[in-house]
Amino acid sequence: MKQAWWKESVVYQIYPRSFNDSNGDGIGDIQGIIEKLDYLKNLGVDVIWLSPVYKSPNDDNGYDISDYQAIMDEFGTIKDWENLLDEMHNRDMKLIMDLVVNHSSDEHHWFQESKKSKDNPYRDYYIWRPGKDGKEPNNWESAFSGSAWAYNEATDEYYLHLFSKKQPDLNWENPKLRQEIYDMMKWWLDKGIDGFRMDVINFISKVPSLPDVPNPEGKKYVGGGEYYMNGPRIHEFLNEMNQEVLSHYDVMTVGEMPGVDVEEAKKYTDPEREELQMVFQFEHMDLDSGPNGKWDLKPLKLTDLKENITKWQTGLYGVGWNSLYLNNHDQPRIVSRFGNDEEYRVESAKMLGTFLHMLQGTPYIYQGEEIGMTNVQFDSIDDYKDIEILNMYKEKVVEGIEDRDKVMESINVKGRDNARTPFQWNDSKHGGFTDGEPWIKVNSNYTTVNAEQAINDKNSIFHYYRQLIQLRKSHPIIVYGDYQLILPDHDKIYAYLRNYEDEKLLVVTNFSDQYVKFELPRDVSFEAKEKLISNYDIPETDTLTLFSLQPYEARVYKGE
Ligand code: TEU
Ligand code: CA
Repeated sequence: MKQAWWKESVVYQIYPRSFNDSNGDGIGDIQGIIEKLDYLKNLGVDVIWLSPVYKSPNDDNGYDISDYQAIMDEFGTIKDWENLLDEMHNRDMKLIMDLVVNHSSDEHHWFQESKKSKDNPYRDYYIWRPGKDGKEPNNWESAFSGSAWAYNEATDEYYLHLFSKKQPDLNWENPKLRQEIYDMMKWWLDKGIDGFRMDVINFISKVPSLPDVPNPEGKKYVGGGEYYMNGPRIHEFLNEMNQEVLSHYDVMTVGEMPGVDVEEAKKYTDPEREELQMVFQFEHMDLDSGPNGKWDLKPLKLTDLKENITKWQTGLYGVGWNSLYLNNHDQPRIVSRFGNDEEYRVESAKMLGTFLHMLQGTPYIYQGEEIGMTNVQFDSIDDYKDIEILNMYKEKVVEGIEDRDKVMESINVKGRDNARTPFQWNDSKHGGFTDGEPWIKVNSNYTTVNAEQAINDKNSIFHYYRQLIQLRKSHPIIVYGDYQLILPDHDKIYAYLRNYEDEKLLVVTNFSDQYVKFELPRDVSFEAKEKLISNYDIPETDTLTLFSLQPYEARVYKGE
Protein backbone atom coordinates (compact mmCIF):
# COMPACT_ATOMS: atom_id res chain seq x y z
CA MET A 1 0.00 0.00 0.00
CA LYS A 2 1.36 3.47 -0.93
CA GLN A 3 3.12 5.18 1.99
CA ALA A 4 2.24 8.79 2.92
CA TRP A 5 3.07 11.07 5.85
CA TRP A 6 -0.61 11.63 6.64
CA LYS A 7 -1.15 7.86 6.95
CA GLU A 8 1.67 7.56 9.48
CA SER A 9 0.74 10.62 11.54
CA VAL A 10 -1.14 11.10 14.79
CA VAL A 11 -3.27 14.26 14.81
CA TYR A 12 -4.09 16.42 17.86
CA GLN A 13 -7.13 18.69 17.72
CA ILE A 14 -6.98 22.07 19.46
CA TYR A 15 -10.22 23.97 20.23
CA PRO A 16 -8.44 27.32 20.68
CA ARG A 17 -11.10 29.04 22.82
CA SER A 18 -10.56 26.43 25.55
CA PHE A 19 -6.90 25.48 25.20
CA ASN A 20 -4.75 28.13 26.94
CA ASP A 21 -5.34 31.82 27.73
CA SER A 22 -2.14 33.89 27.62
CA ASN A 23 -3.54 37.36 28.32
CA GLY A 24 -6.05 36.85 31.13
CA ASP A 25 -9.24 37.67 29.22
CA GLY A 26 -10.61 34.18 29.98
CA ILE A 27 -10.46 33.10 26.34
CA GLY A 28 -7.82 30.77 24.90
CA ASP A 29 -5.62 32.33 22.23
CA ILE A 30 -2.84 31.69 19.71
CA GLN A 31 -0.04 32.91 21.99
CA GLY A 32 -1.42 30.47 24.58
CA ILE A 33 -1.03 27.62 22.07
CA ILE A 34 2.56 28.63 21.30
CA GLU A 35 3.33 28.41 25.03
CA LYS A 36 2.21 24.74 24.99
CA LEU A 37 3.89 23.44 21.81
CA ASP A 38 6.64 21.71 23.83
CA TYR A 39 3.91 19.89 25.79
CA LEU A 40 2.49 18.63 22.48
CA LYS A 41 5.95 17.72 21.17
CA ASN A 42 6.51 15.73 24.37
CA LEU A 43 3.23 13.88 23.76
CA GLY A 44 4.65 12.97 20.33
CA VAL A 45 1.87 14.12 17.98
CA ASP A 46 2.77 14.97 14.37
CA VAL A 47 -0.08 17.15 13.13
CA ILE A 48 -2.23 19.77 14.83
CA TRP A 49 -5.80 20.33 13.59
CA LEU A 50 -6.65 23.85 14.69
CA SER A 51 -10.39 24.54 15.01
CA PRO A 52 -11.34 27.91 13.43
CA VAL A 53 -9.33 30.99 14.41
CA TYR A 54 -10.78 33.29 11.72
CA LYS A 55 -12.76 36.50 12.35
CA SER A 56 -16.15 35.50 13.75
CA PRO A 57 -19.00 36.88 15.90
CA ASN A 58 -18.79 33.51 17.73
CA ASP A 59 -22.44 32.56 17.39
CA ASP A 60 -21.09 29.03 16.97
CA ASN A 61 -17.63 29.60 18.49
CA GLY A 62 -15.82 30.36 15.26
CA TYR A 63 -17.74 28.01 12.94
CA ASP A 64 -19.45 31.20 11.68
CA ILE A 65 -16.77 33.05 9.77
CA SER A 66 -17.03 36.74 8.86
CA ASP A 67 -13.57 37.02 7.23
CA TYR A 68 -11.78 33.86 6.02
CA GLN A 69 -8.43 35.65 5.72
CA ALA A 70 -8.23 37.42 9.07
CA ILE A 71 -7.68 36.20 12.65
CA MET A 72 -10.40 36.55 15.32
CA ASP A 73 -9.50 39.50 17.59
CA GLU A 74 -9.84 37.42 20.77
CA PHE A 75 -7.30 34.91 19.44
CA GLY A 76 -4.64 37.44 18.34
CA THR A 77 -3.22 38.70 15.05
CA ILE A 78 -2.09 37.20 11.75
CA LYS A 79 1.47 37.79 13.01
CA ASP A 80 0.69 35.60 16.05
CA TRP A 81 -0.66 32.96 13.66
CA GLU A 82 2.45 33.13 11.45
CA ASN A 83 4.58 32.78 14.59
CA LEU A 84 2.54 29.71 15.63
CA LEU A 85 3.07 28.09 12.22
CA ASP A 86 6.83 28.76 12.34
CA GLU A 87 7.11 27.43 15.90
CA MET A 88 5.23 24.27 14.88
CA HIS A 89 7.32 23.69 11.77
CA ASN A 90 10.47 24.32 13.86
CA ARG A 91 9.33 21.38 16.00
CA ASP A 92 8.63 19.24 12.94
CA MET A 93 4.90 19.41 13.57
CA LYS A 94 2.40 20.13 10.79
CA LEU A 95 -0.68 22.36 10.92
CA ILE A 96 -4.04 21.67 9.29
CA MET A 97 -6.66 24.41 9.43
CA ASP A 98 -10.45 24.09 9.67
CA LEU A 99 -12.16 24.87 6.34
CA VAL A 100 -15.75 25.98 7.05
CA VAL A 101 -17.27 26.63 3.64
CA ASN A 102 -20.73 25.05 3.73
CA HIS A 103 -21.78 28.36 5.31
CA SER A 104 -20.30 31.67 6.37
CA SER A 105 -21.30 34.10 9.12
CA ASP A 106 -24.18 36.45 8.32
CA GLU A 107 -21.68 39.20 9.18
CA HIS A 108 -19.47 38.24 6.22
CA HIS A 109 -19.49 41.09 3.69
CA TRP A 110 -20.72 38.64 1.02
CA PHE A 111 -23.95 38.13 3.02
CA GLN A 112 -24.20 41.75 4.03
CA GLU A 113 -24.33 42.52 0.28
CA SER A 114 -26.40 39.48 -0.71
CA LYS A 115 -29.30 40.36 1.59
CA LYS A 116 -29.58 43.94 0.27
CA SER A 117 -31.39 43.23 -3.00
CA LYS A 118 -32.29 40.47 -5.40
CA ASP A 119 -30.02 41.87 -8.08
CA ASN A 120 -27.01 42.42 -5.84
CA PRO A 121 -23.85 40.82 -7.40
CA TYR A 122 -23.50 38.69 -4.25
CA ARG A 123 -27.17 37.55 -4.19
CA ASP A 124 -26.33 34.10 -5.54
CA TYR A 125 -23.48 33.50 -3.12
CA TYR A 126 -26.26 32.22 -0.80
CA ILE A 127 -29.45 30.16 -1.12
CA TRP A 128 -32.55 32.37 -1.31
CA ARG A 129 -36.12 31.23 -1.95
CA PRO A 130 -39.58 32.87 -1.74
CA GLY A 131 -41.88 31.65 1.04
CA LYS A 132 -44.59 29.09 0.34
CA ASP A 133 -48.19 29.73 1.55
CA GLY A 134 -46.86 32.41 3.90
CA LYS A 135 -44.33 29.97 5.42
CA GLU A 136 -40.75 28.86 4.91
CA PRO A 137 -39.84 27.47 1.45
CA ASN A 138 -39.72 23.91 2.87
CA ASN A 139 -40.07 22.00 6.14
CA TRP A 140 -36.38 21.36 6.81
CA GLU A 141 -35.15 21.59 10.42
CA SER A 142 -31.94 23.35 11.47
CA ALA A 143 -29.33 21.28 13.36
CA PHE A 144 -29.71 23.96 16.03
CA SER A 145 -33.51 23.63 16.36
CA GLY A 146 -36.33 25.38 14.51
CA SER A 147 -36.62 26.04 10.79
CA ALA A 148 -33.59 25.87 8.48
CA TRP A 149 -34.87 29.11 6.87
CA ALA A 150 -34.81 32.74 8.04
CA TYR A 151 -36.90 35.54 6.54
CA ASN A 152 -35.29 38.68 5.11
CA GLU A 153 -37.69 41.64 5.06
CA ALA A 154 -35.69 43.76 2.59
CA THR A 155 -36.12 41.27 -0.25
CA ASP A 156 -39.19 39.34 0.99
CA GLU A 157 -37.34 36.03 0.66
CA TYR A 158 -35.91 33.39 3.00
CA TYR A 159 -32.29 32.19 3.17
CA LEU A 160 -31.20 28.65 4.03
CA HIS A 161 -29.21 28.00 7.21
CA LEU A 162 -28.69 24.35 8.10
CA PHE A 163 -27.12 25.54 11.35
CA SER A 164 -27.77 28.82 13.17
CA LYS A 165 -29.58 31.81 11.66
CA LYS A 166 -26.17 33.52 11.71
CA GLN A 167 -24.69 30.75 9.53
CA PRO A 168 -26.26 31.19 6.05
CA ASP A 169 -25.45 28.32 3.67
CA LEU A 170 -23.19 29.24 0.75
CA ASN A 171 -24.45 28.47 -2.74
CA TRP A 172 -21.96 26.01 -4.26
CA GLU A 173 -23.99 25.90 -7.48
CA ASN A 174 -22.44 29.34 -8.15
CA PRO A 175 -19.03 28.93 -9.87
CA LYS A 176 -18.01 32.43 -8.79
CA LEU A 177 -18.49 31.46 -5.14
CA ARG A 178 -16.53 28.24 -5.65
CA GLN A 179 -13.66 30.22 -7.20
CA GLU A 180 -13.64 32.60 -4.19
CA ILE A 181 -13.31 29.56 -1.90
CA TYR A 182 -10.48 28.04 -3.97
CA ASP A 183 -8.62 31.38 -3.97
CA MET A 184 -8.94 31.59 -0.18
CA MET A 185 -7.68 28.02 0.23
CA LYS A 186 -4.63 28.79 -1.91
CA TRP A 187 -3.98 31.92 0.17
CA TRP A 188 -3.67 29.77 3.31
CA LEU A 189 -1.74 26.98 1.57
CA ASP A 190 0.73 29.52 0.18
CA LYS A 191 1.33 30.62 3.78
CA GLY A 192 2.61 27.10 4.39
CA ILE A 193 -0.18 25.14 6.08
CA ASP A 194 -0.21 21.40 5.62
CA GLY A 195 -3.87 20.74 4.87
CA PHE A 196 -7.49 21.13 5.91
CA ARG A 197 -10.18 19.53 8.02
CA MET A 198 -13.34 20.36 6.08
CA ASP A 199 -16.46 21.21 8.09
CA VAL A 200 -19.64 19.34 6.97
CA ILE A 201 -18.14 19.31 3.51
CA ASN A 202 -20.61 16.66 2.27
CA PHE A 203 -23.45 19.19 2.80
CA ILE A 204 -22.33 21.62 0.07
CA SER A 205 -24.33 20.02 -2.76
CA LYS A 206 -28.08 20.26 -2.17
CA VAL A 207 -30.83 18.70 -4.29
CA PRO A 208 -31.65 21.81 -6.38
CA SER A 209 -35.42 21.65 -5.89
CA LEU A 210 -34.94 21.73 -2.08
CA PRO A 211 -38.06 19.57 -1.62
CA ASP A 212 -40.09 19.11 1.57
CA VAL A 213 -39.18 16.07 3.64
CA PRO A 214 -41.97 13.49 4.04
CA ASN A 215 -43.58 14.36 7.40
CA PRO A 216 -46.08 11.63 8.35
CA GLU A 217 -45.97 12.60 12.04
CA GLY A 218 -46.88 16.19 11.22
CA LYS A 219 -43.85 17.63 12.99
CA LYS A 220 -43.27 21.39 12.69
CA TYR A 221 -39.86 20.85 10.98
CA VAL A 222 -38.14 17.63 9.94
CA GLY A 223 -34.49 16.79 9.15
CA GLY A 224 -33.77 17.24 5.48
CA GLY A 225 -30.46 15.38 5.42
CA GLU A 226 -31.55 13.13 2.55
CA TYR A 227 -31.61 16.26 0.37
CA TYR A 228 -28.31 17.87 1.43
CA MET A 229 -25.99 15.08 2.58
CA ASN A 230 -23.80 13.51 -0.14
CA GLY A 231 -25.81 15.49 -2.71
CA PRO A 232 -25.92 15.16 -6.53
CA ARG A 233 -22.79 17.23 -7.33
CA ILE A 234 -20.67 16.55 -4.22
CA HIS A 235 -18.07 14.37 -5.93
CA GLU A 236 -17.86 16.83 -8.83
CA PHE A 237 -17.26 19.74 -6.44
CA LEU A 238 -14.62 17.88 -4.40
CA ASN A 239 -12.83 16.69 -7.52
CA GLU A 240 -12.87 20.27 -8.84
CA MET A 241 -11.45 21.49 -5.50
CA ASN A 242 -8.75 18.83 -5.82
CA GLN A 243 -7.90 19.81 -9.40
CA GLU A 244 -8.00 23.56 -8.68
CA VAL A 245 -6.22 23.55 -5.31
CA LEU A 246 -5.30 20.42 -3.37
CA SER A 247 -3.40 18.54 -6.09
CA HIS A 248 -0.90 21.43 -6.29
CA TYR A 249 0.28 20.94 -2.69
CA ASP A 250 1.53 18.11 -0.46
CA VAL A 251 -1.45 18.29 1.91
CA MET A 252 -3.58 16.23 4.25
CA THR A 253 -7.36 16.50 3.87
CA VAL A 254 -10.11 15.09 6.09
CA GLY A 255 -13.76 15.76 5.33
CA GLU A 256 -16.21 15.93 8.25
CA MET A 257 -19.23 14.07 6.86
CA PRO A 258 -22.32 13.54 9.02
CA GLY A 259 -24.46 10.94 7.23
CA VAL A 260 -21.67 9.36 5.18
CA ASP A 261 -21.68 5.55 4.88
CA VAL A 262 -18.89 3.20 3.84
CA GLU A 263 -19.95 3.01 0.20
CA GLU A 264 -19.88 6.81 -0.16
CA ALA A 265 -16.66 7.02 1.88
CA LYS A 266 -14.98 4.64 -0.58
CA LYS A 267 -15.69 7.21 -3.30
CA TYR A 268 -14.53 10.19 -1.21
CA THR A 269 -11.24 8.56 -0.15
CA ASP A 270 -10.26 6.43 -3.19
CA PRO A 271 -7.02 8.10 -4.34
CA GLU A 272 -7.91 7.31 -7.97
CA ARG A 273 -10.89 9.65 -7.70
CA GLU A 274 -8.77 12.61 -6.55
CA GLU A 275 -11.18 13.97 -3.96
CA LEU A 276 -10.13 13.74 -0.26
CA GLN A 277 -7.80 11.47 1.72
CA MET A 278 -10.08 10.57 4.62
CA VAL A 279 -13.43 11.38 6.20
CA PHE A 280 -14.86 11.69 9.70
CA GLN A 281 -17.85 9.35 9.76
CA PHE A 282 -20.49 9.58 12.53
CA GLU A 283 -22.06 6.12 12.68
CA HIS A 284 -20.12 4.98 15.78
CA MET A 285 -21.02 8.28 17.45
CA ASP A 286 -24.73 7.61 16.98
CA LEU A 287 -24.79 4.10 18.54
CA ASP A 288 -25.90 5.48 21.93
CA SER A 289 -28.68 7.62 20.43
CA GLY A 290 -32.29 6.48 20.30
CA PRO A 291 -34.67 6.94 17.34
CA ASN A 292 -35.23 10.61 18.23
CA GLY A 293 -31.59 11.60 17.84
CA LYS A 294 -28.63 12.45 20.06
CA TRP A 295 -30.64 13.73 23.04
CA ASP A 296 -32.62 10.44 23.12
CA LEU A 297 -30.22 8.54 25.39
CA LYS A 298 -29.54 4.84 24.81
CA PRO A 299 -26.77 2.71 26.36
CA LEU A 300 -24.02 1.54 24.01
CA LYS A 301 -24.15 -2.13 23.00
CA LEU A 302 -20.57 -3.35 22.44
CA THR A 303 -21.66 -5.67 19.64
CA ASP A 304 -23.06 -2.62 17.80
CA LEU A 305 -19.67 -0.91 18.10
CA LYS A 306 -17.89 -4.04 16.87
CA GLU A 307 -20.20 -4.35 13.89
CA ASN A 308 -19.81 -0.70 12.93
CA ILE A 309 -16.05 -0.35 13.34
CA THR A 310 -15.51 -3.68 11.55
CA LYS A 311 -17.62 -2.47 8.63
CA TRP A 312 -15.44 0.64 8.29
CA GLN A 313 -12.10 -1.15 8.89
CA THR A 314 -12.80 -3.85 6.29
CA GLY A 315 -14.77 -1.57 3.95
CA LEU A 316 -12.04 1.01 3.38
CA TYR A 317 -9.04 -1.33 3.64
CA GLY A 318 -7.08 -1.30 0.38
CA VAL A 319 -9.52 1.25 -1.13
CA GLY A 320 -9.46 4.45 0.93
CA TRP A 321 -8.32 5.40 4.43
CA ASN A 322 -9.98 5.57 7.86
CA SER A 323 -9.84 8.45 10.30
CA LEU A 324 -9.96 7.17 13.90
CA TYR A 325 -11.62 9.25 16.61
CA LEU A 326 -13.72 8.93 19.74
CA ASN A 327 -13.51 12.57 20.86
CA ASN A 328 -13.80 16.02 19.34
CA HIS A 329 -15.27 19.44 20.19
CA ASP A 330 -18.78 18.25 19.28
CA GLN A 331 -18.82 15.00 21.24
CA PRO A 332 -19.00 14.26 24.98
CA ARG A 333 -15.79 12.95 26.55
CA ILE A 334 -15.40 9.26 25.65
CA VAL A 335 -14.06 8.20 29.07
CA SER A 336 -17.43 9.32 30.51
CA ARG A 337 -19.41 8.01 27.54
CA PHE A 338 -17.97 4.54 26.73
CA GLY A 339 -15.61 4.20 29.72
CA ASN A 340 -15.95 4.77 33.47
CA ASP A 341 -14.98 8.24 34.70
CA GLU A 342 -15.20 7.38 38.38
CA GLU A 343 -13.69 4.18 39.77
CA TYR A 344 -11.86 3.21 36.55
CA ARG A 345 -11.14 6.58 34.87
CA VAL A 346 -7.44 5.89 34.22
CA GLU A 347 -7.85 2.22 33.24
CA SER A 348 -10.81 2.83 30.94
CA ALA A 349 -9.22 5.88 29.27
CA LYS A 350 -6.14 3.78 28.51
CA MET A 351 -8.30 0.90 27.27
CA LEU A 352 -10.23 3.19 24.90
CA GLY A 353 -6.97 4.71 23.66
CA THR A 354 -5.57 1.22 23.02
CA PHE A 355 -8.71 0.13 21.18
CA LEU A 356 -8.56 3.18 18.90
CA HIS A 357 -4.83 3.53 18.26
CA MET A 358 -4.29 -0.09 17.25
CA LEU A 359 -6.90 0.18 14.47
CA GLN A 360 -6.13 0.82 10.78
CA GLY A 361 -6.22 4.53 9.94
CA THR A 362 -5.03 7.92 11.18
CA PRO A 363 -5.81 8.53 14.87
CA TYR A 364 -7.09 11.89 16.15
CA ILE A 365 -6.59 12.93 19.78
CA TYR A 366 -8.84 15.72 21.08
CA GLN A 367 -7.36 18.14 23.63
CA GLY A 368 -7.71 16.71 27.15
CA GLU A 369 -8.30 13.13 25.97
CA GLU A 370 -4.63 12.38 26.71
CA ILE A 371 -5.09 13.32 30.39
CA GLY A 372 -8.51 11.68 30.78
CA MET A 373 -10.59 14.85 31.06
CA THR A 374 -14.23 13.94 31.78
CA ASN A 375 -17.71 15.27 31.09
CA VAL A 376 -18.86 18.18 33.20
CA GLN A 377 -22.12 18.35 35.16
CA PHE A 378 -23.55 21.89 35.26
CA ASP A 379 -26.83 22.01 37.19
CA SER A 380 -27.89 25.34 35.70
CA ILE A 381 -28.54 25.82 31.98
CA ASP A 382 -26.94 29.27 32.44
CA ASP A 383 -23.52 27.61 32.79
CA TYR A 384 -23.83 26.11 29.28
CA LYS A 385 -22.70 28.25 26.34
CA ASP A 386 -23.17 26.07 23.23
CA ILE A 387 -25.81 27.32 20.78
CA GLU A 388 -26.87 23.73 20.04
CA ILE A 389 -27.61 23.16 23.75
CA LEU A 390 -29.23 26.53 24.41
CA ASN A 391 -31.51 26.39 21.35
CA MET A 392 -32.61 22.84 22.16
CA TYR A 393 -33.30 23.77 25.80
CA LYS A 394 -35.33 26.80 24.72
CA GLU A 395 -37.36 24.75 22.22
CA LYS A 396 -38.00 21.80 24.56
CA VAL A 397 -38.14 23.26 28.06
CA VAL A 398 -39.04 26.92 27.68
CA GLU A 399 -41.79 25.98 25.21
CA GLY A 400 -42.87 23.21 27.59
CA ILE A 401 -42.48 20.20 25.30
CA GLU A 402 -40.25 18.15 27.61
CA ASP A 403 -39.47 17.81 31.32
CA ARG A 404 -36.59 20.05 32.40
CA ASP A 405 -34.74 17.41 34.45
CA LYS A 406 -34.89 14.94 31.54
CA VAL A 407 -33.52 17.57 29.16
CA MET A 408 -30.78 18.57 31.62
CA GLU A 409 -29.78 14.91 31.96
CA SER A 410 -29.39 14.56 28.19
CA ILE A 411 -27.39 17.81 28.09
CA ASN A 412 -25.11 16.53 30.88
CA VAL A 413 -24.56 13.27 28.95
CA LYS A 414 -24.37 14.43 25.31
CA GLY A 415 -23.88 18.21 25.26
CA ARG A 416 -20.97 19.57 23.21
CA ASP A 417 -19.81 21.76 26.12
CA ASN A 418 -18.60 18.55 27.80
CA ALA A 419 -15.66 18.82 25.38
CA ARG A 420 -15.34 22.60 25.61
CA THR A 421 -14.59 23.24 29.29
CA PRO A 422 -11.10 24.73 29.58
CA PHE A 423 -8.05 22.49 29.35
CA GLN A 424 -6.85 21.58 32.83
CA TRP A 425 -3.10 22.38 33.00
CA ASN A 426 -2.54 22.18 36.77
CA ASP A 427 -4.32 22.35 40.15
CA SER A 428 -4.12 26.15 40.46
CA LYS A 429 -7.24 28.37 40.10
CA HIS A 430 -9.20 27.64 36.89
CA GLY A 431 -6.85 24.72 36.25
CA GLY A 432 -4.12 27.07 35.11
CA PHE A 433 -6.13 27.85 31.95
CA THR A 434 -6.50 31.56 32.70
CA ASP A 435 -5.61 34.23 35.24
CA GLY A 436 -8.97 35.84 34.48
CA GLU A 437 -12.55 34.57 34.51
CA PRO A 438 -12.90 31.65 32.03
CA TRP A 439 -15.51 32.09 29.26
CA ILE A 440 -17.03 28.79 30.49
CA LYS A 441 -16.58 27.16 33.90
CA VAL A 442 -13.66 24.78 34.40
CA ASN A 443 -14.57 21.21 35.39
CA SER A 444 -14.27 21.07 39.19
CA ASN A 445 -12.09 17.93 38.98
CA TYR A 446 -9.15 20.03 37.71
CA THR A 447 -7.51 19.64 41.12
CA THR A 448 -6.78 15.97 40.38
CA VAL A 449 -7.22 15.74 36.59
CA ASN A 450 -4.58 17.99 35.03
CA ALA A 451 -1.55 17.88 32.75
CA GLU A 452 1.00 18.67 35.45
CA GLN A 453 -0.15 15.70 37.54
CA ALA A 454 -0.14 13.50 34.44
CA ILE A 455 3.38 14.42 33.37
CA ASN A 456 4.70 13.70 36.87
CA ASP A 457 2.98 10.30 37.10
CA LYS A 458 4.72 7.65 34.99
CA ASN A 459 1.52 5.57 35.06
CA SER A 460 -0.69 8.38 33.76
CA ILE A 461 -2.90 8.29 30.69
CA PHE A 462 -0.58 10.91 29.19
CA HIS A 463 2.48 8.62 29.30
CA TYR A 464 0.35 5.72 28.07
CA TYR A 465 -0.72 7.81 25.05
CA ARG A 466 2.95 8.67 24.44
CA GLN A 467 3.63 4.92 24.27
CA LEU A 468 0.69 4.31 21.91
CA ILE A 469 2.01 7.03 19.58
CA GLN A 470 5.54 5.63 19.75
CA LEU A 471 4.31 2.13 18.93
CA ARG A 472 2.67 3.46 15.75
CA LYS A 473 6.03 4.88 14.72
CA SER A 474 7.98 1.68 15.31
CA HIS A 475 5.55 -0.98 14.05
CA PRO A 476 4.37 -0.57 10.43
CA ILE A 477 1.78 -3.30 11.05
CA ILE A 478 -0.20 -0.79 13.12
CA VAL A 479 -0.42 1.61 10.17
CA TYR A 480 -0.56 -0.79 7.22
CA GLY A 481 -1.87 -4.09 8.61
CA ASP A 482 -5.34 -5.39 7.83
CA TYR A 483 -8.05 -5.93 10.48
CA GLN A 484 -9.82 -9.09 11.58
CA LEU A 485 -12.48 -9.09 14.31
CA ILE A 486 -12.51 -12.06 16.71
CA LEU A 487 -15.12 -13.01 19.35
CA PRO A 488 -17.77 -11.00 17.45
CA ASP A 489 -20.58 -11.93 19.85
CA HIS A 490 -18.82 -11.27 23.14
CA ASP A 491 -20.67 -8.46 24.94
CA LYS A 492 -17.70 -7.27 27.05
CA ILE A 493 -14.53 -8.08 25.12
CA TYR A 494 -13.58 -6.27 21.90
CA ALA A 495 -10.68 -8.23 20.38
CA TYR A 496 -9.17 -8.02 16.93
CA LEU A 497 -6.15 -9.15 14.95
CA ARG A 498 -3.97 -7.12 12.61
CA ASN A 499 -1.99 -8.95 9.90
CA TYR A 500 0.93 -7.50 7.90
CA GLU A 501 3.52 -9.49 5.96
CA ASP A 502 4.53 -12.28 8.37
CA GLU A 503 3.55 -10.42 11.55
CA LYS A 504 0.38 -10.37 13.64
CA LEU A 505 -0.98 -8.17 16.42
CA LEU A 506 -3.56 -9.36 18.90
CA VAL A 507 -5.50 -6.52 20.56
CA VAL A 508 -7.75 -7.47 23.49
CA THR A 509 -9.86 -4.91 25.37
CA ASN A 510 -12.42 -5.32 28.15
CA PHE A 511 -15.15 -2.65 27.76
CA SER A 512 -16.68 -3.58 31.12
CA ASP A 513 -16.09 -3.19 34.86
CA GLN A 514 -16.31 -6.99 35.22
CA TYR A 515 -13.54 -9.62 35.47
CA VAL A 516 -13.77 -11.51 32.19
CA LYS A 517 -12.04 -14.65 30.84
CA PHE A 518 -10.44 -14.26 27.40
CA GLU A 519 -10.02 -17.43 25.35
CA LEU A 520 -8.42 -17.36 21.91
CA PRO A 521 -10.87 -19.01 19.51
CA ARG A 522 -9.61 -22.39 18.32
CA ASP A 523 -9.83 -21.32 14.69
CA VAL A 524 -7.51 -18.37 15.29
CA SER A 525 -3.81 -19.09 15.04
CA PHE A 526 -1.69 -16.69 17.04
CA GLU A 527 1.47 -17.13 19.05
CA ALA A 528 2.58 -14.15 21.11
CA LYS A 529 6.24 -13.18 20.84
CA GLU A 530 6.13 -9.95 22.84
CA LYS A 531 3.69 -7.80 24.77
CA LEU A 532 3.64 -4.32 23.19
CA ILE A 533 1.50 -2.51 25.78
CA SER A 534 -1.01 -3.12 28.57
CA ASN A 535 -2.82 -0.92 31.09
CA TYR A 536 -2.28 -3.30 34.01
CA ASP A 537 0.97 -4.90 35.16
CA ILE A 538 0.79 -8.39 33.72
CA PRO A 539 3.38 -11.15 33.36
CA GLU A 540 5.25 -11.29 30.05
CA THR A 541 4.27 -14.41 28.19
CA ASP A 542 5.30 -16.27 25.10
CA THR A 543 2.11 -18.24 24.57
CA LEU A 544 -1.40 -17.34 25.40
CA THR A 545 -4.71 -18.84 24.54
CA LEU A 546 -6.43 -18.15 27.83
CA PHE A 547 -6.18 -15.40 30.43
CA SER A 548 -8.48 -13.34 32.59
CA LEU A 549 -9.05 -9.63 32.04
CA GLN A 550 -9.48 -7.13 34.85
CA PRO A 551 -12.03 -4.28 34.58
CA TYR A 552 -11.27 -2.21 31.46
CA GLU A 553 -8.04 -4.14 30.86
CA ALA A 554 -6.29 -3.78 27.52
CA ARG A 555 -3.43 -5.82 26.12
CA VAL A 556 -1.58 -5.80 22.80
CA TYR A 557 0.67 -8.69 21.79
CA LYS A 558 2.86 -8.97 18.71
CA GLY A 559 3.40 -12.45 17.31
CA GLU A 560 2.82 -14.71 14.35
O1 TEU B 1 -20.36 19.91 13.01
C1 TEU B 1 -21.28 19.29 12.12
C2 TEU B 1 -22.34 18.62 12.86
O2 TEU B 1 -23.19 18.00 12.30
C3 TEU B 1 -22.31 18.79 14.31
O3 TEU B 1 -23.22 19.83 14.54
C4 TEU B 1 -22.69 17.51 15.00
O4 TEU B 1 -23.50 16.74 14.20
C5 TEU B 1 -23.49 17.86 16.19
O5 TEU B 1 -22.80 18.92 16.79
C6 TEU B 1 -23.54 16.67 17.13
O6 TEU B 1 -24.14 17.10 18.31
C7 TEU B 1 -19.55 20.91 12.42
C8 TEU B 1 -18.65 21.47 13.50
O7 TEU B 1 -17.80 20.44 13.98
C9 TEU B 1 -19.56 22.00 14.59
O8 TEU B 1 -18.79 22.46 15.71
C10 TEU B 1 -20.36 23.16 14.02
O9 TEU B 1 -21.29 23.59 14.99
C11 TEU B 1 -21.13 22.73 12.76
O10 TEU B 1 -20.37 21.93 11.86
C12 TEU B 1 -21.51 23.97 11.97
O11 TEU B 1 -20.33 24.56 11.47
CA1 CA C 1 -6.88 35.19 25.83
